Amino acid sequence: MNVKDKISSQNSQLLSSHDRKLAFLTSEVDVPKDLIQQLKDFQIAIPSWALGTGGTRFGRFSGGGEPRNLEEKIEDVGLLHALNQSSGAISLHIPWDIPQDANQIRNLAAQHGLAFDAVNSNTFQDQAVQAHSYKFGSLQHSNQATRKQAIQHNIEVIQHGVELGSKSLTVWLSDGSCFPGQLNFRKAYQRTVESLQEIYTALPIDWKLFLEYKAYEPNFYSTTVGDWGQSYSMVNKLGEKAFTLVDLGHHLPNANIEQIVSLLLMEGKLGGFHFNDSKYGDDDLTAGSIKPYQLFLIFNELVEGMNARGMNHAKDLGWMIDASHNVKDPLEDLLQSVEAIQLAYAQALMVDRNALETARDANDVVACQEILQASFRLDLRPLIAQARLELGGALNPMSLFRSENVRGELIKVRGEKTQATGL
Ligand code: RM4
Ligand code: MN
Ligand code: MN
Repeated sequence: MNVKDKISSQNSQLLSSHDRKLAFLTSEVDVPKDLIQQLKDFQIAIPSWALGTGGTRFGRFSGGGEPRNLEEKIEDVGLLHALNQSSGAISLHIPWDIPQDANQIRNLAAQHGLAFDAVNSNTFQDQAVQAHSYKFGSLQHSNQATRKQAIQHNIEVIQHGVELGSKSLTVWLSDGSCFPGQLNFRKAYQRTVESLQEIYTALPIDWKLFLEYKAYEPNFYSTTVGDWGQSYSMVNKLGEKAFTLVDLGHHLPNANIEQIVSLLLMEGKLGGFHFNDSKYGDDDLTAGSIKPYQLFLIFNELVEGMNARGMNHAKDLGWMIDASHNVKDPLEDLLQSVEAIQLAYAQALMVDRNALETARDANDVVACQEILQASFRLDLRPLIAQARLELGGALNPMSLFRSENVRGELIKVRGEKTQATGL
């Protein structure tokens, strides 16, 4: 039996129970009429480096059956997409995943209904054949030749992206310093902007550049693009194709991410998202696993801010997962992440915005909280399942993944001790 048949056989078994849950929900609350369509349109890209187990600096435990090359990574994302119909894009990290034959890779992705999302450059690791080291930074480096090399790498990444049909470049820099006094902050900032300007010049007309910030790690005293203010001031200098990218794990503890999102959107400089969850820092845990209310509050601002600017929810921002798996099966984790993101989006779409604004204007703080939490506490899983069903996906992707022993089958083909490229 192929995947499609397995999906429809599972769906026919689950259908009457699903219909009952959906009927109950829609009898209890008013679901906006275009909500299911909005869910169907909303696609979340999967990073090519999240398909294997990442490990930590203390070690790595192989999950078994990990993809051994780019083709197998595309197959894995294709499987996710077949199950949930919401993971219709893959994002590549260069040089972890350099397509040898771009046409063939593009065709393979197309067979699985996948597009190529942002391409990601890597100047945070040294490669074997590389003249200058990034130990003390890349685009900020004191040595011009090192900066040139990093700029050139980014331009090559853009070229790979063009061949694959990507439309954006994500730059995350580990540049910064580990000790007080090590770096002239102003010079580091200026060199970084100058380097980014050269990269920006190489950007095709219909491309976007996303500049991701991160508060710390691997540098532990300062990061040159350390917060949204630094990223925002840089992308403003670059031009209208440059935007700030928010990775949920890249803030100092307790940062008010929803407020950051709201203001970046207002300024027209929010480019996209890397979804994950965290307790302490850049933990790269499953989206919605630790702070689902925060994820909802972020989506609440996203929906409000995108509507205020007349933006297309599905297309005008880059939606991507950026996670790393140490103890979970990566594919199961990604199924959970996608569903958590869809749930937060659906909850935000359910918020009664007129009532919320009225309560805000009246300074009725209690009503504001009641209105938000009325949406957050709804169980909207039947709506997500309905969107999947209408698209030909599985009513319950996780149970199908398990009952079909997908991981066991992958291990048979790929082996127990495989290691995917990436972190
Ligand atoms: C960084 C950052 C980047 C990702 C790398 C692998 O912490 O989140 O987005 O490309 O990790
Ligand atoms: Mn990231
Ligand atoms: Mn990160």
